[in-house]
Amino acid sequence: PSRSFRKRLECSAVAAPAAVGEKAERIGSLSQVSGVLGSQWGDEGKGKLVDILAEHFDIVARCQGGANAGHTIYNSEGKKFALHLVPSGILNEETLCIIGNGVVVHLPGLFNEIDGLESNGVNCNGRILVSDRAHLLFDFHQEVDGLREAELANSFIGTTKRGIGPCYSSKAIRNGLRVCDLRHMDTFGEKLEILLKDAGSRFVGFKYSRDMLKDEVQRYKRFAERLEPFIVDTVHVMNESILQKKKILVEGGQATMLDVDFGTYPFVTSSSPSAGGICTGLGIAPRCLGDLIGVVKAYTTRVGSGPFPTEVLGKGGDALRAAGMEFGTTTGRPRRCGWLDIVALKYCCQINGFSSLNLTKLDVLSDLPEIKLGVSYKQLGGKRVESFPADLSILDQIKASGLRSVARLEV
Ligand code: 2SA
Ligand code: MG
Repeated sequence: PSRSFRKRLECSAVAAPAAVGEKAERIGSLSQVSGVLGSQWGDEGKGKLVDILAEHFDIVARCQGGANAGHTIYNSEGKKFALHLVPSGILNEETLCIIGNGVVVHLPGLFNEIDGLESNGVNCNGRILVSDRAHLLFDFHQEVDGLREAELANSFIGTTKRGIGPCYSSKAIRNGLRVCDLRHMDTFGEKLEILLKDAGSRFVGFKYSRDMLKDEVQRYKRFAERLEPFIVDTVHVMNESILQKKKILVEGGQATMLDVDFGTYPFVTSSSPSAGGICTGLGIAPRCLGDLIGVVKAYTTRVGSGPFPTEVLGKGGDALRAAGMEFGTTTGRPRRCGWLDIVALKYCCQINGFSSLNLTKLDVLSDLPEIKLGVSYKQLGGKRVESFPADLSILDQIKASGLRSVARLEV
């Protein structure tokens, strides 16, 4: 890290070592609107930090992504909770949870999650608000996700198959259905049919019938009734809350290296998990944003395909995976593992302007005889790459030739 970056780290609210009381005070002094964002390829431990910080905030809000996020949290009794759509603040009784306009919402999944939480004693009543502008993600989006992946054959993205890309495609092409459409069930079926027809004409493997459509509309009628008390104009709620000096924590899903603009495209998700996504996904102005905490794991993991310059293959990677228990929360997939990549981290810091970094899972490295860091990128022929490249053919050439051993245990 650069000197100015190190300096900011020293001043950090979360990363700097502090006595327990002092630390709580520093956390309490985080800005009115703060954010926790992933600064690698996901699974850095954002959910855990949000859960720790939640008691200092009135609201925890999600601004992008959907049920592709997987946040694993253990409560004080050691009970495990895997959250996907519901913000991680739900485990703190006082916190109001907001699902913003930038999130794609799969209602069957959301209700399953709520039922699971409630059966484990977590009261969700009146504590979750869903934006009337959020797009609805249907089962057919998930099916189409699978069909797209199959079509890509060997160049598959390795998506979570949760329908994220297809749902954001519906949004971008402007025929998606939004939460507010649940209030107009008389025209819901017609609109859904347009989407299903589109999918049917695009994929030979996609079949639907009028009966299926009818059943789906009936199912969504029931969902509409159940969701009604949750539906609000979250843009209004967010901005009113800011005026009322309420404290808001934004919980990022995925990470900057999976951002549809800044990540290793096309091996990315379809939303903006970086700082800009907070404004577009919640309808709040950039000047409202205060502390942004970048969560970074002491090593790197990635699920799915795509460039990973510091990846460790073979036994070394297996050892990291076993030590860090690196398996996906959403899909259970084994994560690819490698060393901490400082080049990618610097790039994430530039894009997000993090006020502090939260370094996680350092203990996983405790028993390793040697720990390495990727500190620079070089192309074939030795030419140094100055900034994180957009071009996958350059990324392919990069062997993290600057990989340095930062700690070696002599035995
Ligand atoms: P998608 O499903 O369209 O968003 O997939 C596109 C790429 O984004 C990656 N991606 C993720 N990477 C890590 N963690 C994610 N969430 C789950 C978790 C993953 C899981 O937190 O554990 O359980 O498997 C996540 N979500 C999306 C994905 O791997 C593709 O590379
Ligand atoms: Mg995760």
